[in-house]
Amino acid sequence: MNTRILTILGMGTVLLAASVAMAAERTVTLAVDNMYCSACPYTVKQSLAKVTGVDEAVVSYEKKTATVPYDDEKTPVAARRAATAQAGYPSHAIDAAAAAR
Ligand SMILES: [Cu+2]
Repeated sequence: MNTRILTILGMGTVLLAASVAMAAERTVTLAVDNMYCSACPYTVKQSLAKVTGVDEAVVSYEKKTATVPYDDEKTPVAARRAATAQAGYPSHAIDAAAAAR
């Protein structure tokens, strides 16, 4: 086997690993509206907990954000936004990468 084939195989492995990594767990930060008291983050957190694929959201009252781990193969970011909106807290993704989706 010559080195060119080995190089191509190596690149293929890297690309495969990259796509597997992309399907793995990610985190999105949502800017959450309407959090007016310190109990609100709890409601937001509960709404996110009902979304399939969300393990545990970290909701900050001070920053008005929800940081949400997610698996984009199971549920898209839009499902998170819909969940908080249904609970009365419209949200939008504020990471550049997630906002593009
Ligand atoms: Cu409140």
